Amino acid sequence: MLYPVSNTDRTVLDLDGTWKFKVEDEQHPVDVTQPLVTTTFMAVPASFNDQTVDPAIRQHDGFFWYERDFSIMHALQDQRLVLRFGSVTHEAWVFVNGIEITHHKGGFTPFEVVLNDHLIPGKNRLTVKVSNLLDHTTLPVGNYHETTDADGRVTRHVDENFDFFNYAGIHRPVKIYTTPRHFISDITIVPTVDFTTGTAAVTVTATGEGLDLTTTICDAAGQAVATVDPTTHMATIPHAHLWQPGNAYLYTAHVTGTRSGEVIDQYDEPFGIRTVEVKAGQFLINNQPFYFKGFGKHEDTYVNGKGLNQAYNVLDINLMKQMGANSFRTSHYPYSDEMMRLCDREGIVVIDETPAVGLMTRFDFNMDAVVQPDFNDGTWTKMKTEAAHRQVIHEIIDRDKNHACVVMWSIANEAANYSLGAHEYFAPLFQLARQLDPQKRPLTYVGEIQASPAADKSSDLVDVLALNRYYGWYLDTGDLPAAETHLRAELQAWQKLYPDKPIMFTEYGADTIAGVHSAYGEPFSEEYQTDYYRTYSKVFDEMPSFVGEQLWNFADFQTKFGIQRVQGNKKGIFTRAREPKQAVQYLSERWHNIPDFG
Ligand code: BDP
Repeated sequence: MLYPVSNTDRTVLDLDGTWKFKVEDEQHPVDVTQPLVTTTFMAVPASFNDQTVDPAIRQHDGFFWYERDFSIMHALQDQRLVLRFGSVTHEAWVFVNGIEITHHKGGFTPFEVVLNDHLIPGKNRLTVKVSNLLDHTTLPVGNYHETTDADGRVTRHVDENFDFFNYAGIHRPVKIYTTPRHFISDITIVPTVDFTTGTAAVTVTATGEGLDLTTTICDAAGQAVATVDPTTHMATIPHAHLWQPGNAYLYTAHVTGTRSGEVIDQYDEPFGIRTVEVKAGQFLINNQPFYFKGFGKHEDTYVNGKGLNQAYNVLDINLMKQMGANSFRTSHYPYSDEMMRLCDREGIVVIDETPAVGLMTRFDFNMDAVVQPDFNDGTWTKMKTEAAHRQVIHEIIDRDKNHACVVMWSIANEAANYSLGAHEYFAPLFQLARQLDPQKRPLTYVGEIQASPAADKSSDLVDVLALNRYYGWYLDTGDLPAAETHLRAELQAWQKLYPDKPIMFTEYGADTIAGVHSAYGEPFSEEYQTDYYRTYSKVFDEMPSFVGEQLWNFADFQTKFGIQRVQGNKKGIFTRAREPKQAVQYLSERWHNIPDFG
């Protein structure tokens, strides 16, 4: 799927702004054939939840309506007009002039529909029905129940099976983009590099409707440096500039579509030349062993919630670079197109994660139970997420396949990998991702503490062992010497089990209230968070095939209510407003002293 762009053959109309909004009253359903009757408005793109002062709207589980009008100028009406949503969380039914024209389920990936046959002259009415409901068939996973009162009124309730607030709404930009009637429909780019000569071979496969396609590769200054051979789809670039972490260099594949010699459509796809490979316990980028330094993040900001917030995205990357970090994971769902494009330009390395979070039915740290070889908590019969999982793997790879910043896919976060059935569930998904990714990037899933070396049933599938561990927080609370011992023992066990698999940490952290200090280094203080990270660093530095540290979390973030959550999760090393806690200083010093390549 190509990102909407403007050029001499295409244009983009922006439908962001303030839309009409209404919470569905199921006793009095909305008549979509008529304009939406409401006095409430919501900004798009953004979550609706923190724009309202009405707790009943903020907390409502169910259906919501958004509406706005739009018109298409005459000059564009003979173009192909495509309506595109960057994401609607979690499910959307789209109507134009009261007629449903598309439906999409899955809250973190784009979808689009051709509008031409649905338009009327003059003003058109665009209505979107949104659901924020989650259950055991969706990703992320929610625990769903409903009650019906004596009058037949249904109350729906979603209990998130994950640790972030269930923000919803039209989260990413809404655009109408034009293409000519004959158009370039997709571009797939696969770079390879001969490291002895420095020559890159780039395969560019463009597809189009009714066009003859040619592709030129341009360097960062816009100069043509190679032409793609129409039969082999290959271009050769001697002395190629590599896309490097922290030192991005982007080429452009300039695709031109002609008919009888006349140029009809054009598209510029930016791309980086870099290779990624896992070999002998190392994670190689451009044939050199890379060390991940960075974060698990969230798309989460004040007021916008999970809505696109480009200023925060820019700030977050600047803060990362200032700390000497080089990477993050899109925990726990695919992030916006805009963030991925920014990471390409900034040289930030990304582990791209699906929204598969909450695939577990218990969480009690009973480590003895899970190590039984026949342990089965029923997760894999209870979860009916396979279809959603397959769909999102298709969508995330289709959207992000050309991004230089993406070096690995994470198929899931903290699933019940210790329960019988895990291997059978995951093996076909790994196979699907391997088959779909044209760049054949490494794959992982992120495993939680119960999925120890003794309990895990599917870690043979991953290329990199990505671990989330909370010794010193949920276990060994406040006892860093014990945490150190347990952490070391576990890492040694993994190393022994898989001597050739790189190991990295994708989560470790301690809730820390900014401004709380303790002369005794007690939990929740800024001192404890710093000491916690020092302890982990010490053990990481002892491990031979350890390829990176991504802590939890970049910033404090909103969650559902809970006795362990005071206005959200406080494991950020920055506050939600991006003010640094004490650990930032320690980690900055550490990371500036660890080279990206070692
Ligand atoms: C892990 C989850 C993450 C949580 C974190 C925590 O992957 O989403 O926020 O723990 O408890 O289990 O802080």
